[in-house]
Amino acid sequence: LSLENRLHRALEKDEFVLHYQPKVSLKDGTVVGLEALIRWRDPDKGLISPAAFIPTLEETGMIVEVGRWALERALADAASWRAAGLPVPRVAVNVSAVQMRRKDFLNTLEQALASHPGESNYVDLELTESLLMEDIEVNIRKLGAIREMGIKVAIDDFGTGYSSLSYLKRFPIDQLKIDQSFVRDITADPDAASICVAIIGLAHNLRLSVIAEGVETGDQMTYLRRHDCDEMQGYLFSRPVPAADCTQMLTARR
Ligand code: G
Ligand code: G
Ligand code: MN
Ligand code: NA
Repeated sequence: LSLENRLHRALEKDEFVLHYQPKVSLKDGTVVGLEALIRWRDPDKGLISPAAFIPTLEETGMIVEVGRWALERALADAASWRAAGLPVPRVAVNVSAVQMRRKDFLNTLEQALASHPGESNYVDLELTESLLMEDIEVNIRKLGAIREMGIKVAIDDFGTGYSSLSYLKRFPIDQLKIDQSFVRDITADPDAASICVAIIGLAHNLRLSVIAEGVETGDQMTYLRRHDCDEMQGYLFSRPVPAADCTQMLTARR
C-alpha cells in the first residue's frame, strides 16, 4: 500500500493522535501554553513522527482534512480539561501553508471555535514565515480576521525563512518562535547566540512576545532568560506528551 493510501486509512480508522509540549514562562516558570503536535499511531509500525508524513499530507491535500481534525481535537481536549476544572493554558495548533491558502480556512476556524466557544480566547496558531511571505497582502487580511476571532498568531521556525522585515511589522501577529537550530548552538556558537539576541530585540521592538524552541540545557535557558526571552519550549522542561499525561501535569499545578 502506498503511503498516501495508508494515510487515508489512518484518517478513517482514527489513528492520528495529538501530543502536547508545554511552553514555559522564563519569568516565573509557569506553563503558559501547550503546542499540539500530531503523531500517527500505526498498528504495525508504532508511533510515527509528523516529519515522515506531513509532506505527503501536504502534497495530496489531505493536510486540509487532517489539519481540521487536529484543530478540533485540540479544542476538544482543552474544553474537556477545562470542564474537569483544570487550569488550562493556551493551546497552539500548527497550520500548513496548504491550509492557509484555502479560501475556506477562516470558515473552518469559525466552525471549530463555534463547537467550543469557551476556547476562542485561548487558541494560538503557529504559521511559518515562508508561508506568510507567499501572498503577503492576502495573508495580512486573513491574519486580521483570525485575530478578530480571539486567536493569537505565532511565527514558527523564525529565522529560517526569508521574511522581509518591512512586511513583518505589517503582519498582525503576537509572537516569534526562535527556530531550534539557533537555540541549539547558543552556548557553542557566538553567531547563533547573536541571532537569538537579535530576534528577541526585534520581537520586543515590534511589541511581540518571543519564545525559544528546542531548549535542552540549563545553560541555554539561563542565557535566554538573561537576554530577556519571554518563554521557552524544549526537552529541558518536557518532551511532547500524550493528552492523558497533560491531565496529570495540569492536575499537579492545580
Ligand atoms: O513533533 P515533531 O517535532 O516531530 O514535529 C515535526 C514537525 O511537524 C514540526 O515542524 C511541526 O510543526 C510539524 N507538525 C506537527 N503537528 C502538526 C500539525 O498538526 N499540522 C502541521 N501542519 N504540522 C505539524
Ligand atoms: O516546527 P515546530 O516547532 O512545530 O516543531 C517542533 C518540533 O521540535 C517537534 O517535532 C518537537 O518534537 C521537536 N522538539 C521540541 N523540543 C525539542 C528539543 O528540545 N530538542 C529537539 N531536538 N527537538 C525538539
Ligand atoms: Mn510549531
Ligand atoms: Na518550530
